[in-house]
Amino acid sequence: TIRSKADLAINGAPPAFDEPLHVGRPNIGDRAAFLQRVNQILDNQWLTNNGPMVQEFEQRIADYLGVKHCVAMCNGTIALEIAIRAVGLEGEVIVPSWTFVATAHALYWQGITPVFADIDPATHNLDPAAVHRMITPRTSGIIGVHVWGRAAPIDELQAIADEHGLKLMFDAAHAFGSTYKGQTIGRFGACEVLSFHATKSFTTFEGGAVVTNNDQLAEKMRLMRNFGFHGYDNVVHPGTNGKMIEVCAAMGLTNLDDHADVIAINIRNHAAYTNALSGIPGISVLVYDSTERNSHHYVVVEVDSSCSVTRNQIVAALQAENVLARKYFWPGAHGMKPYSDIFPHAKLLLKNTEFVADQVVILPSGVAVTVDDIATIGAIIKQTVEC
Ligand code: T4K
Repeated sequence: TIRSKADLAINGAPPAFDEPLHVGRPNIGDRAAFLQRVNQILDNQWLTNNGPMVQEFEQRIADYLGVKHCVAMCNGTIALEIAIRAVGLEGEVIVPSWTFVATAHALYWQGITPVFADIDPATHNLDPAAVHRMITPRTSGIIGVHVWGRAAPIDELQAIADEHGLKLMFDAAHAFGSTYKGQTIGRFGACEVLSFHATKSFTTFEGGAVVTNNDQLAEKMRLMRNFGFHGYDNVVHPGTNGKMIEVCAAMGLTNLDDHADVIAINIRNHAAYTNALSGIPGISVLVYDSTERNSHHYVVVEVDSSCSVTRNQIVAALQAENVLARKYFWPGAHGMKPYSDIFPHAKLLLKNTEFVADQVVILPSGVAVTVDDIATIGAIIKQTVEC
């Protein structure tokens, strides 16, 4: 137990945790059910290429989200790349810098320039006024990101897109099961892109999907993810290999059955963190809107300038205790290559992104983290901050 500064590992005490606590520890559902599905795959001798598990998975996801089409892919980044091409983005596309670098890379990888717009520091999501300021004659679209599973300002972004004849799509990698004005994420913009990476609240090992209500777009993406094949020997579209494999779909089907339990644990953990960190000067937990659904997968703590120590000192203190807290998405995509070379002055336009990037810490959550663990993490932060 951590009762004083002398109990802290940064002051020479043994670490509070023997085993590391991870931000991205996977939530793994019913192992027996998963292994049964794997046996079925092996018995079927059908491992990939739009097999029965993938088809069942796509149907279950589409039903769960209340959207017409789910096109499952090998990961969220390839899903973004395929969606970007299918939607027809080109030239410049406005995105937040405050996102995982994959959002920007998916554009750049295809010869499109990601143009970074600033965020609202209260929500960490795109600021529509900032998006407006970044429009040029080369702009073809906007990719909004639902950061931490909280919906981007969808209506405002759609209004800007409509006014300027721009395409709009969403990176919903964090937002599986989230809502916007009571409607499940997945139906907005031209399409929305999900990630089912191991570190996400709902996982298929690696995996992703594009969801949309647009029949033609879905059809085009189905072709693109399978080299453009339409039946045997007949290639009707340029394409790549973006297919989800059967064993990933089996993991997804299994985890979908337990997703509600995972969310309940995340909500419990989020409340426990809020409680454990309340009253510590300069420390606050980002609050999710109580009227919307959110997986509460990310516990986002902000360390402001009134705190006696810096964000980096808190991260170092936690890591010394085997609590592998993260600084997602520091320093922001604009601070990473190649964007820091292309836009050397971006930080002047991205004041809120810079501000937020310097104060966030993401803490471990998910089924591997207990309420007792959270009390200990709270005590570590309290003693680190105490003068
Ligand atoms: N858009 C957004 C907004 C995203 O956040 C992401 C991905 C994407 C697009 C792209 O989707 P994908 O192509 O990835 O499907 C992790 C994830 O790899 C990445 O999926 C995620 N966002 C990002 C926010 O986080 P890293 O580089 O931080 O991962 P890593 O290896 O440091 O792992 C994080 C923690 O989780 C570590 O403490 C280790 C632990 N861990 C990790 C894995 C893989 C485990 O305990 N078990 C595991 O199996 O990027």
